[in-house]
Amino acid sequence: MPDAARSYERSRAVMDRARGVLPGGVNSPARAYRAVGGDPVVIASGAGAILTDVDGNEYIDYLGSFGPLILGSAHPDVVAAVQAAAAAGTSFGAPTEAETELAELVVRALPSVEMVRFVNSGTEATMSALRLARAATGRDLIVKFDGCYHGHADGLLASAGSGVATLGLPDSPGVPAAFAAQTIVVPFNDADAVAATFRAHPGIAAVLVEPVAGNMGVVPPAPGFLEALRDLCDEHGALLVFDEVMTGFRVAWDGAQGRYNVRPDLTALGKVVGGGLPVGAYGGPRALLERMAPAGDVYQAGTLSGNPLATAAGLATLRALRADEGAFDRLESLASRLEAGLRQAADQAGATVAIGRVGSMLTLFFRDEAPRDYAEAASSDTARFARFHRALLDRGVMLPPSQFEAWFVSLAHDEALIDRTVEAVGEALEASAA
Ligand code: KE4
Repeated sequence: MPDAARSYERSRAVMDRARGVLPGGVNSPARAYRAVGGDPVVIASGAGAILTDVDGNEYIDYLGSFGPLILGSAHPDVVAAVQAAAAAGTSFGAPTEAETELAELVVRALPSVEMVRFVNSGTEATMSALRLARAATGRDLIVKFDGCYHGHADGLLASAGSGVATLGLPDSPGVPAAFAAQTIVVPFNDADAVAATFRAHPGIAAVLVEPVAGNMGVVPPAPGFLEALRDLCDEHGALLVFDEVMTGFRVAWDGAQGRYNVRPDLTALGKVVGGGLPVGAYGGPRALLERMAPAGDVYQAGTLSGNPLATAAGLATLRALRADEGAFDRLESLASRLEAGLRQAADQAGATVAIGRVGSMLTLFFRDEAPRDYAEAASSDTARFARFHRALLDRGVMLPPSQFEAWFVSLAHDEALIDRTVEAVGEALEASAA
């Protein structure tokens, strides 16, 4: 049952103050609850799979900071590593050994990556990877997929043009039409549309894809889709860029490229690789990465890139993950238990839902079938999701505040928390019915 004693007074008071000094009261729109309504819950702390808000309410956490927290919040190894790094100095503007250790770990994990450059966000990672792809090919055009999100670099805030294979249109004020026109947006899982785009446009530098879409909700690649992208890029001399900011070290130790056995030319990373601190990265064959200054002539830089604090969190996270031999089996077991429970709860509530899941990232869609692309995902009952999200908050379960986001299971979750979640979902499905 909803916890009648639950108060959100402090959250509301903090958000009133926040809206006075932060646009929308947040530092990233995804946190503002615009898609679900009401005031965001303001978090005071996290421990394992549990979040506590400023009113003292607890939640089972499936937001997971939008992906980084594969170990859960405040993992002791991560806390200790960050404390030690902080005590030795947080940043020097000079090389440190830790960034080389983290780079060596990433290179060993990802078969397509011989060299890597650290940056401070997923946005920087994809933006820099595309600059390198354009330099390497001497071409300008980028193909991306509708509903896939790669951060807020100008050229990637583009929506589909009037027809398939037409040049992109600005998706935000402030993005020059000329920038958006360098991006062609086609439907996810539609290899024929990509082939048509290559036929229509000779100057394509790269195809950029979330190998498992997570930003339209979780939508797996259709069988053969990633392989078709690889073949088309090879045929037309373009680079295949996997945006593994969400899937990297999430869907497998060797990412989606390992899980689906398709090698991209460049990989963008973020989230888990930083263990909750600001780390992004892009990597690939040495011959490509050595085009980057100062080894090469393609410029990209960052004051805090690879800084000791963030690399300490990333190293502690990846080392804990690698040391736990059963980690990905346990993540799969917990997430499949959750999926089965969600299906059973929906059946019992007579709710029409579909579930997209790859490993420990999943989405419950209020629609009859699991979507294959953004147009299908967008037809979900988002009003129902908004009521469902609020009903779960009142029952101590924290989902990402949008139908078009991934839920994340961490190694801090256990069967008891999953079962408690399923019970709350059953009640929330009843409470959120039209
Ligand atoms: P950041 O710049 O937010 O670190 O990463 C951008 C990015 C790139 N690629 C993928 C596949 C991503 O999912 C993201 C960021 N994800 C969103 C939510 N799914 C972050 C949440 C937010 O914007 O606050």
